[in-house]
Formats: sequence, structure tokens, C-alpha cells
Amino acid sequence: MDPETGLARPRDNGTFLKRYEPREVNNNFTEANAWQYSFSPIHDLKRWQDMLGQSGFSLEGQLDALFDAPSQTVGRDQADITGLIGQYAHGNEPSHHIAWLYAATQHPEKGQARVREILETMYSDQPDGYQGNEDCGQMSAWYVMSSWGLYPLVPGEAQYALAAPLWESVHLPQVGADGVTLNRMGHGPCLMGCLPMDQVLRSDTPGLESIDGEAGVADLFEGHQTYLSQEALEAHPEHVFFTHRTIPEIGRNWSTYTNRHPFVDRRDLDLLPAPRIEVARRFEGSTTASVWMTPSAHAPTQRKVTESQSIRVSSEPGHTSTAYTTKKPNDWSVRVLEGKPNPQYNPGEAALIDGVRGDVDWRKGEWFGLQGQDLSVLVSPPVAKRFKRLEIDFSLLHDQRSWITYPKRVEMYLIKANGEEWLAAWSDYDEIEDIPAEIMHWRTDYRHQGHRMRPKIAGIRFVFKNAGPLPDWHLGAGGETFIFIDEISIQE
Ligand SMILES: [Ca+2]
Ligand SMILES: [Ca+2]
Repeated sequence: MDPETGLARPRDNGTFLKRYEPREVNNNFTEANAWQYSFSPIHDLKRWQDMLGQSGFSLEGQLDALFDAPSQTVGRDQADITGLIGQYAHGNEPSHHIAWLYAATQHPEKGQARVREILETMYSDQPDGYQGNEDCGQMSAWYVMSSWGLYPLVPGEAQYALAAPLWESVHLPQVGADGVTLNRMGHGPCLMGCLPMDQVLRSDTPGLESIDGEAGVADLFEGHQTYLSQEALEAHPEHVFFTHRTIPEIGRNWSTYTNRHPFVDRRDLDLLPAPRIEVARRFEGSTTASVWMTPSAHAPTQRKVTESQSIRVSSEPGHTSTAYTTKKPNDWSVRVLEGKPNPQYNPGEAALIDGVRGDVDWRKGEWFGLQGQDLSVLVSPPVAKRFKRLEIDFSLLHDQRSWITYPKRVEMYLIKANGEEWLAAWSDYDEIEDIPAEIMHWRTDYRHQGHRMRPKIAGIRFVFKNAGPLPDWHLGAGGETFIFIDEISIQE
């Protein structure tokens, strides 16, 4: 959990990911974004809320912020993210418990109003009546249980968060010895409380006969619980849910939903969070590494770094963080002349010659990737000079399942100081093949031919021709392919 935002934030190279937008859908989350994954620590509601509190946040505030956020995601288009209210996405599973989490705060009525809103706006009896993909029946299951006013908020826990039922009466024949009936009093979306019928009948509280007698009804609820255990549900054949338009001010705290037995290994509680290492992933000359052993440490320990290395730090007892820092292995510069990288696959043009090599797990973000376009890149020495030989090497990625293919053609031009250039090497590639992901090294060992004096070279230009649309056999037939390239290495 990121102490700056109170949200889940991916980590990268020993610390929190630098470029971070909680609304962005990207490869750090499955079918969702940071907002939608940040409400997942439900198996220890109290400790999660304490952690939020230590960073100046509250669960209620985070929930408000989620529902009030702009309802557009950014980043990748993802068909699964639908039914948005703010950044809450009712159309997909990572969000389904979130409105119900208000039951763990002092304002359960906010969640009850959201649940009612979702019941009334996100379902219809038309063929497209679900706001999302009915994966394993979960869109329907959510509707059924939410409409009863019972929701199994924490998987594995025999306890329900409560809300105002949509129905006047619900009979659950298979619950308890002889079934259980839930009766609703009132019509509002807010639940003031829930009592067993026998207790209601015994009560002599004035105003009970009229649900509008708010004060009288409010007095009924000693505990004002936002939850009910399976045991309590089964202990009585009938329950009354008292509902109202608003929650009356009662000057008494709710007894909110917290885990009865948090699903936590006590030994885990002693573990320290992973240390945070701040160091440039790539540098020239020298740089500084700073290490924070705990989130609350006031000052980091620092050290100067002059060579490529990995930095590994462990908190005891706890976790280990590792960061890599790479010194630029050359004094060449690089410029992209043609082609616009996809924002998700753009480590910056300097990454093309920084000594850091992308591996086959391209999701880590080292590769320079662009879609449906040709790429032209100029690599230049600090001053034009004569070379006896030039050994060139760079990597190209092929992962056809992710639409990443080799270019149709690669060309290398040498450029003289006067701007004149000539084609010095080239390769052509076959049709796109159905093969597992792999990396190809493109290599050439160039020696100047002929009798003329070797010219001074001011730059090398590489051209990558896009392979064109995906072929007919591909699931994404017709889609535009990506070129992924990294680490142009030049040995003189
Ligand atoms: Ca889904
Ligand atoms: Ca690189």
C-alpha cells in the first residue's frame, strides 16, 4: 500500500513505480486498475483500516473518493471494465464487494444507497440486461443476495453485511432448521437495523407500529449492527429489517463489520514491509542510492554508485528488495526520427542505448514498442570519426500472441559528416509465424570496403519496416502489429 495515496501501487526496481496513475489500466493489474484493486484486503479489515489511518486516510474517505472519481479509465482499452460509478466497475469481479465495505465504517448508509442505486440501474430484463460479463454467474449472484439485504462481504466468513432488502418478504427455505424469513418494514434504501421477530413482538417501544416514528424505532437498536452472523440468522425463523429514507441521527456509533477472526497468520504480523531503494535505473558518470528500511524511517542511508550493480536489502524479519542500476556503456546519443512509441511501451528513447536489455517478459517495460508504424532511429558518436570496424547488435522481440512481430525489413545506413548516407546492411523477414515468444539478436560486423580512405562517420540510421496487419490465421487477424526493439549496442 502506497502511503502517498492509500492505494495499491505497483513496485518496480526496489521502490514504488514512478509513473503512476491509479486510473490507468495496464499490465500491473488483471482487467482493472489500481483503484479497483485497492479495496481487496478484506480478510483483515481492522488492520487495513489502521494502516490507512497511519497514512492519513480512512476507509470511508477512500470509498467516497472511488465513487466520486471521474468515471473514465485511462491506458489500455479493456472490455471487462464496465458499469462504472466513478472508478467502481460493477461489470467485473474485482469491484463487487466494494459498495458493501461501507458496512465496516461509521456510515453504512452510504453503501446501502450505492447498493440500491446499482440494483436499480445496472440490471434489466433485456437481453443486454447485465452491465458486465456474467462470469460464473457472479453478476446474478450479486443481484440476488444484495436484493435480500444480505451480502457475504468476506469470502470464507460466515457473516453478512446488511442493507435494506428490495423485497417486502423473502423466504429462504434451506437456511436453518425450517427456513428463515426476512421481512422488511418501511420503503427506504437505508437500513436502521435488523431484529429477530420474537424480540420485536416482545418490545413495547412506542412508535414501532409506525415506521415513521424514527426516534422510537432507533431506540430499539442497542447495538446498531451493520452485519449479521450465519448463526444469528439461523437462530430465529423470522427477522425484521427496519428501513427508512435516511438514517436518523441517533448520537450513537454503529457497531460495524469487522472480521470475527481475521484470516491472518500471527507470524506475518511481525514481518516488516520491504525496504525501499531509490536509485536511478540507468545513469552516466555516477549516481546515489538511498535506502529506507521502514516506511516511517526519517532519513535514508545513502551511498555513491559509480558502476553497474544490483543492490539488495532485507528487513529483518521481513522482505527483501532488489534494485538494479546500470551505467551507460557508451558515449553515443540516440534520437527517434520517425515513429511514435505506444505510451505503455515507451521507456524513453535513451533506453535504446542505456546498457539495460529487455528480456522476453516485455511487460517489465524495458522495450521500445510502437504499433502499426515504421521506426527510424539515429545513433550518433559524440564527434564524427573514422572507424576501422563497427560491430552492431540489437534485440528484436517476437510474441505474436501479444501482436508483437519482427519487422518486415531492417535497414542500416551509415551517415557521413556531410550528411551523405548509404545502405550498409539490411535483412528481410518472412511472414508472421505462429511460434512461442522469442528474442532475435540482429548483428552485423561492418568493415569499410574498397580503396578509398575510410570516411568519417557522423551517425548510423536504422529503419524498421512494420510487418503489416496480423494474418488471417491469427485471433486478432487484421490488427496492427507492434515492433519491439531494445538496446542498440555499438562496438568500435
Ligand atoms: Ca469478469
Ligand atoms: Ca535498453
